[in-house]
Amino acid sequence: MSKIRLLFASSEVYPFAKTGGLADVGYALPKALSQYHEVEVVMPLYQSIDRDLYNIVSTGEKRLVKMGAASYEIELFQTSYEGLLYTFVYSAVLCDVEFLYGTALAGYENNAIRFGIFNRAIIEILSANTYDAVHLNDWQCGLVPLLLRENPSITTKALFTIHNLAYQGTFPSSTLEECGIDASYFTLDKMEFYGQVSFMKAAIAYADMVTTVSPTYAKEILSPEFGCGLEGFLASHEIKLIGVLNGIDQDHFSPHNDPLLTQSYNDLKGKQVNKSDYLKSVSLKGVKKPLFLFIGRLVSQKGVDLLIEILPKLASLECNIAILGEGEEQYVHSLQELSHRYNTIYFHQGYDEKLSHQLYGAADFLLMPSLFEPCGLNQLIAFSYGAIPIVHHVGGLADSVKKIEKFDPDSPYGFGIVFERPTGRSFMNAINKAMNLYDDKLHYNTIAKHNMKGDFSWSESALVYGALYKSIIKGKHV
Ligand code: NHF
Repeated sequence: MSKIRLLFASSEVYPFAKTGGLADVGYALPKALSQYHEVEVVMPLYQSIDRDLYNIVSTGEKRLVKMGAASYEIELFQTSYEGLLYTFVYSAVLCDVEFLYGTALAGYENNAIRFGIFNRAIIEILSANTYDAVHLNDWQCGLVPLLLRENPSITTKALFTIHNLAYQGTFPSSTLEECGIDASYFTLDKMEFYGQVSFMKAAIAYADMVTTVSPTYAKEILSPEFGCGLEGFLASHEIKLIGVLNGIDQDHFSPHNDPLLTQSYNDLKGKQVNKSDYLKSVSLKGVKKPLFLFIGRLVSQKGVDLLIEILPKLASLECNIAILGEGEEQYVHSLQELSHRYNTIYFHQGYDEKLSHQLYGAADFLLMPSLFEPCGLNQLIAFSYGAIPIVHHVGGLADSVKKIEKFDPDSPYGFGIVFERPTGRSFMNAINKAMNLYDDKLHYNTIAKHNMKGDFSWSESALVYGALYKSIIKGKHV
């Protein structure tokens, strides 16, 4: 078999809708796969998506999706974007809400029904077409493998990717009825999870193959420390679990050609222009001092407690600090307070794609003290933009960031400062190393330039996914 016909399903895809790294994967992986296979993408048509901007039009196909006692009308829309066909599922319940999943405090109460509708719509699309495989992402697509089992006339094979096991889609037991799922699935070896139903479990139980976004995370989630209560269940499905490292789209994240930067650059001199422009824009002084950057969701996973703990010490060093993120209120408050207290800390609250590019362009170091990190994409973006990452040795960070102490100019890997334990002291030691490295300009420049030339794209991992689809189509596990 040469070309596979693949449907790639995700609850968020850049540039249409994005809350995190999943959207970047949803954009970049199908694009990389489409070099070898016939790939189409399906996602919800949230009300926030600009239909005119992306020329998203109705296909005229309307259907009633029956779930439990209720029926929901769905309408399919399509557009072609950068050469790929995107199908959008519109249903008022699923799409006409302010946010994708809810607020930082809580998900929407009817999320099970909303994504149940999305999953049923995917089944409709699969039954009306002949796809060889469907690639499902995170719990929002988790019912599809189970529904495929219930619809044996559809021969499409299912690969399910766990992007973050901390988000499992667990709902009250009444969800089964509301989503039209037989009560026989409410057992420990199927969907039951501490008296609730878990979309993630349904996917792990019934997908033909389960991947996660880095090899180290694939091992970590088999342990109680990282398994979020599913370690035993995952272990019983270990034969079909494999870690494939994420990549980034290096055309999109390219300082050589980035319309969002104040000035594109190929070398560190050009980067200095972006740094000085950014510092001026926020009235920070000291272009010669290192600029540390943190970008991410303000949640415990990202190590925000560690960041807040060390910020006063970091602010006492000869450096500047920029933070961009949105998330839990207590973190927002602390960061606001710290940025008022120290005039070298600048906190941008919110999610801002343009500013994030400018910050990668400006920064000398990227801080990633994550407590756990399935893959992480920011460190790969930082490599491309010549900002050296400082990372906790965990998950995909352990797989993608090699220690500067082992720097090898011939290595294909990116190098950064790696700390072993998620403690303030260990993190601060890493930052002190960064300060010393920055003083040794020659060494700093050698490493940053090496990283900028690296290949962190999807090219290799797309081939791995291609091989995995083929193996499940042939009925093999790995
Ligand atoms: O890179 C995309 C992203 C990961 O580590 C990241 C995460 C969510 O937590 O796969 O998904």
